[in-house]
Amino acid sequence: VEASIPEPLREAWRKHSATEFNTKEEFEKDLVRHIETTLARSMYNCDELAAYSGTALAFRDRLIMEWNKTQQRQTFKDQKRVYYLSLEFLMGRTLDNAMLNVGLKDTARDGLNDLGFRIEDVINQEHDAALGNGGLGRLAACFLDSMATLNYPAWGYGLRYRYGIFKQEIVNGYQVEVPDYWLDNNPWEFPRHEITVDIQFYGNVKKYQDESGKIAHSWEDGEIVQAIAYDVPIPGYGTKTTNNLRLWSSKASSGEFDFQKFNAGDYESAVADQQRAETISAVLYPNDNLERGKELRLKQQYFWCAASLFDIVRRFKKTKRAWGEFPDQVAIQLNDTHPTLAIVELQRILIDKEGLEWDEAWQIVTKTFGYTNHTVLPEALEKWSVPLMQNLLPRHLQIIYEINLFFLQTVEKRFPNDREILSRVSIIEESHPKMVRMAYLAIIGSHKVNGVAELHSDLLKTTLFKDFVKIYGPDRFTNVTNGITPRRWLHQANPRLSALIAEKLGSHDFLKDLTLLDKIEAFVDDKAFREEWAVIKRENKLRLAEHIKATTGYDVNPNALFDVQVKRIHEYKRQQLNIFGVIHRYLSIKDMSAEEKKKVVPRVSIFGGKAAPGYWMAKTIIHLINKVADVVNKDPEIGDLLKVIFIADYNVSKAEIICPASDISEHISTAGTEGSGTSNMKFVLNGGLIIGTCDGANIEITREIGEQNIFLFGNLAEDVEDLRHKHFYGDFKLDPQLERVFDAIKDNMFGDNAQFSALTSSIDEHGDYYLVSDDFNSYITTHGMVDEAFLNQEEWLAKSITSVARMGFFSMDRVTNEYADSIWNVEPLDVTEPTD
Ligand code: 73E
Repeated sequence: VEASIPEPLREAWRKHSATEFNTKEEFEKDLVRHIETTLARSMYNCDELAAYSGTALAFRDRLIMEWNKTQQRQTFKDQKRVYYLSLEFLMGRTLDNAMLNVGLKDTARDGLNDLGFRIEDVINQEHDAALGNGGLGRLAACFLDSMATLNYPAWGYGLRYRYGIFKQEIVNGYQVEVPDYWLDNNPWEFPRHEITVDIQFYGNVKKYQDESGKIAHSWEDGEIVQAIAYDVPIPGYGTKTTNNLRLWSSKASSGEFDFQKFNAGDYESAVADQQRAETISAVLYPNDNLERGKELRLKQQYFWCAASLFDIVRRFKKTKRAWGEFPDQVAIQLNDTHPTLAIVELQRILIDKEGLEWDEAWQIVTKTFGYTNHTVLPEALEKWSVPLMQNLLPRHLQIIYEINLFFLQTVEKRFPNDREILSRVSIIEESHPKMVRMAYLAIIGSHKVNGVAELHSDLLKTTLFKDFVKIYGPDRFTNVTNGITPRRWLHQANPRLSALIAEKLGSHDFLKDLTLLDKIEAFVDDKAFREEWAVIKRENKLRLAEHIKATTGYDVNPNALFDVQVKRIHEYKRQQLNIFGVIHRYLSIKDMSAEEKKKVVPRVSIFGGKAAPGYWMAKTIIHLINKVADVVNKDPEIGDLLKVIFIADYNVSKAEIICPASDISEHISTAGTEGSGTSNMKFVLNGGLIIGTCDGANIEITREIGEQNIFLFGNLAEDVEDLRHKHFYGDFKLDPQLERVFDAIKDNMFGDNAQFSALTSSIDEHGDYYLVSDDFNSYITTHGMVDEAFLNQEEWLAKSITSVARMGFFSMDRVTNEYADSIWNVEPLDVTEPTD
């Protein structure tokens, strides 16, 4: 390869290729140069923001040098690559992570100090990259971190939304959404204006005979929108591998507005075309676990799938391999059904553009794709109306019908006497209008389907996808329990705990092999170790208390038990159960004598999370939490015994402050509804205990850490259906303790009760679908046990240390290796070996 480069160019490169800073002096030099030239500032206006940008640019230089080498090396070696397709990447901040990954945070701290800055203040200048809603988007971000750290040749593909998830403000107790424009001076992306793909929409399909007389199809007319690539370098921890996240941005295909129209005085329509194109990548849909079937969402999905597939195919074609080798070179993972059109698009490219026969093409397609399901909630399962798809993607709809036909034919052969199975498993739902069931299409087009925790994967096999297990056998379905990256969620979020563990274990190797944590169990009875452990938790609680004071004005007692529930607000996650529990506690304390009050364990109940803007019930829950906070926090009879806090705008960078500061956190979804949950893992890894239902990954956390170290309560998944059925047939009696809570609400204790009637009536009148009442008693009792346990601080500490020691299983590195072995069949690649 190098031989093809002219000698003078090679010579210039040898002499002048940029060098990476390594020492404090070199860092300072890069920092000052960037502030002066790239940012055009001087020492007279070098504020914290300039210091942030300069530092980010200095580290970006390093990342991009490693990125270049990694890409060269991966291209040269031409091993199988994995492509992770996700509509969401919830990255959070990058600078701190980049500094830790390249191992130069201390150097940067010293350098910044020399210039008069504190590194924490500099880090805090960064805007979160919030291109995701919740767990699904954060999982994608953790994947990128692990794939780079483990040296897998891997790319992420997503959309470059101009607006990420909205910022949440609380005004008079209500959620207000504010747009999150995040792209101004974002140093972490590289526009690739030369990498563009034309994407087609609408139009119609023509049948014709090709030269060989075969019937062929072409998709004609319609509208073209241009996709432009933006690349984000993804460094691994303690490795040179720097992978790529490619995000697509949409633009009118001419690149400009129409001058003909403009000249003719039709300014509005000239600009409208341009705006319509740019709208595709404008906004992230703010719904978590909900699909609403909007045309723009389908446009986003196809735009992103088509651009990514074109890019992947283009890269493959450069290697001049035979098409049959495609699945040996390419693994594509579908993060939920959102990218399912990629299956259809690859089939279309192979048959319509490359002229392969249907069967050969379909073989290639199914060997290439893997599909991860994240949820069993019916309202989250994607279905697209056939008329909508007919209009927007006419050729794709034909191909879907064809896929379905061949599939149903094989099913019919296998089950000749079962007429019903055909309509049950058909990709097309025979409703009005007809609907395309995307999960079924994803299963049929993939060679592996996985759930994200054991219970969840079992439920998929026994309920949602039961017929497909019959058809394909159990081997197509597997489980890979989720994990989290210990780099961000321990080392970065909790530097002191990470340092203490490293001191005891002799190195930071546990950050690369989290199972090494088990060695700290030996120190569980070590008094000095316990004390340090306790001091660190206290410091982390103080840090959170400061944040609470600064953002809400409330003082909270750092000795109180910090009880945290932070996640998207959703009825199935049951923040309403938590706030009803808080009200119950409040009423109980108010009933106590002065003597009794002395025995109460002081608590701070902390909530955080966004509600989808159109999810009225979730917004009502936020409102109730804030109204309860108003009353409880100002009640002189209560004092420090109970405080209720709603932290506005919960996001990744806030999670980094909150997770290390919990004593207990709540993961209390109705059994069988939470796919996995990942914040449960973050809290335990940071030494917090958890209270939870037998749901999602809570069950495996229990298996790993031991049931004496977790507070489980509530009905089991296997009993949920029966309970709902009973409620439906009128066999429902509100739990008496919950009734007391409802009476208080109905007595206007927290303001006009009309505001909350939809919430209470969903339980006491409309069937209590999420079993709040059924679980209430068990929940309250278990919280009593939490109080009791917290009184014995020594034992509490032992539980905390033991739990952390046993969390090795939940490393994202274990998850990534499992996908690599059992789904992708890809090998790591050492990027430091020479390329010739
Ligand atoms: O349990 C979580 C899981 O931990 C699940 O609810 C979440 O994915 C996490 C990671 O596996 C999830 N998000 C969505 N579905 N499941 C979703 C659906 C539609 C739009 C946006 C997000």
